[in-house]
Amino acid sequence: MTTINHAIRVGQLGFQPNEHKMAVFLQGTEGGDFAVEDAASGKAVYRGKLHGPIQSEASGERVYQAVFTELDQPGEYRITGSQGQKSASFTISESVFHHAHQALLKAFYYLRCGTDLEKEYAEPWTHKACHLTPAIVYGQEERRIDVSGGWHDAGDYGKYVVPGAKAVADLLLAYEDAPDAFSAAIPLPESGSGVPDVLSECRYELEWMLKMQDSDNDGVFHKVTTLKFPSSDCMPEDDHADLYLSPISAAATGCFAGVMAMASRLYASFDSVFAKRCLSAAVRAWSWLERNPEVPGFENPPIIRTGEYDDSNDRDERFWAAAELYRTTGEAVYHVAFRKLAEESDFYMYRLGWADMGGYGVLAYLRLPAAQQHADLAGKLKQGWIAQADDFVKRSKRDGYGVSLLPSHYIWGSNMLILNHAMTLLIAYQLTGEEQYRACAYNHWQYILGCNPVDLSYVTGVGDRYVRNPHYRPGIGDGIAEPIPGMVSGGPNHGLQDEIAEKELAGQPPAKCFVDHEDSYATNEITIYWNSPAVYVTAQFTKARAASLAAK
Ligand code: G3I
Ligand code: 9MR
Ligand code: ZN
Repeated sequence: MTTINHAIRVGQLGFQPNEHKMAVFLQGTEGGDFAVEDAASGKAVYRGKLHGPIQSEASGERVYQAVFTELDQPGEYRITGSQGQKSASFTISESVFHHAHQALLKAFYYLRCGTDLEKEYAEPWTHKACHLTPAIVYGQEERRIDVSGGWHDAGDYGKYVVPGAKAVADLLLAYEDAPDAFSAAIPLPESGSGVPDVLSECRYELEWMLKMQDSDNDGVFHKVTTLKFPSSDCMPEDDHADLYLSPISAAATGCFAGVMAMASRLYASFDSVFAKRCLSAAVRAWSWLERNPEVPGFENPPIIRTGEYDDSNDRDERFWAAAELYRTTGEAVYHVAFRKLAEESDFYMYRLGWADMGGYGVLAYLRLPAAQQHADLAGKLKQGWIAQADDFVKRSKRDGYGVSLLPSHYIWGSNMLILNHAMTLLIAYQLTGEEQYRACAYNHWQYILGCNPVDLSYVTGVGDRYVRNPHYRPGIGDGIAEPIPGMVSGGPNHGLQDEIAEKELAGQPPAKCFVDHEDSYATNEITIYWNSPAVYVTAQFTKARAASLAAK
């Protein structure tokens, strides 16, 4: 057995042959040597010089970078340093992320609400159908609505429209941009139906979301949850407290219109009846938005203490909705609305977060045929996207691990920022063909897989040292030691917003504020919208590249 010291950080799965390759040394000297050796024979196959030192502010470390992109022979390798350092082994292979990609998508199946998770698909992590009773409408207590189905949001069992829309949008974009990455069955109960599994999985959420639209006025309820969170080890089928629908919000209604109009396009060739239902629902949601131009942001009613997903600015959701409705229908009214919102631009236009959905609107607009675009606006939005990516590249160059987060960005769900930024960079690569964006995105993905200050893979079951104790009620309550695979942990959060984090992490630099403890919901929870951008990223990295980078 080789002893591995953890002075070399490298993504635990490895690399594809024709992609950017980097490892991070915690000890080194400027210009010091490193080598990549064949894991079986110990023979050096590549030699290079370290770059650095880089003072990595977010982690308080002084690090060196080893870049070995030219090594493009498939195999098993280790990296060694001149001071006797030796990394864990990793693989170079075209399909190195295939398993992770499948597992990240399968995670959504594990989050399904209202259905039995059976052994055939769930392996040991089965549970019975849950949350089937109709929900009470807050403020109209005599009213009950069936809102069964959909995905649990996260470690809790709430179902929230806004983050659900982000998750579905990422998965649909992942499919739109790399359909071939979704040709293998996950498998799911729907596999083999002729519809790609990713679309079947998203439909499970979309069918639930359709039930969240109020038939009285076409607005969309913000969320359905119990009044407070159940105990940490409560299994889904044992959570019998009353379900409540929180009031309609403009953020939920805008997201709903956006994601339904998007779905209408993507399902049209598989199920035209469903596609029409989605579009009609989107159009009706839009009319609610038109009738309600100024609405206060959502706040939890006083008796409801579950996740708030408060969003005081609904302009970005309206912008996204207008873009998708225009892309799907070609109708001028939506173009007019989109241009007006773009001009006012009183929101973040290029972000892909659950609170800031502007980026999805920009993407929908940029993908229109030129004849349907306003040329100046399209040009401006494309430049804006690229400027955002340039900023990420610039920041990444100053970071030891080559990622774009500043110390202040290590907040609740920082891994979502890492993955959203990777998406932004990959789309900038699609827009420009410039290699630097793709290489930078690759660093972000390797950060998630263990090339990071915590030295862990942030995806359960993926890699050889991964998070094992996420804040996830079924994982805590099921009594099975092995975590449910394929789930992305929230990641370092210098806000230390739970008792465990506060106790264990006080004084740590931001990028190290992480604890693999089941009670640390502020650093180690899982959610649908932390998994979804990861699926986008792996879908991009399952495509084989024609030309060798080294040859360029
Ligand atoms: O945006 C501010 C930033 O301006 C500020 O500098 C920084 C400093 O702390 O904070 C940033 O705000 C943080 C915000 O997330 C960013 O999105 C807040 O501190 C932080 O409290 C907030 O956390 C949210 C958390 O709920 C608590 O409300 C997470 O984003 C959100 O993902 C999380 O969502 C929960 C649901 O409520 C319930 N289900 C589980 C889910 C995941 O934990
Ligand atoms: O489990 C809850 C998690 O999903 C939320 O993200 C988090 C913040 O809202 O809250 C968790 O629930 C905790 C509650 O807020 C405080 N008591 C302990 C709960 C965890 O068991
Ligand atoms: Zn449920």
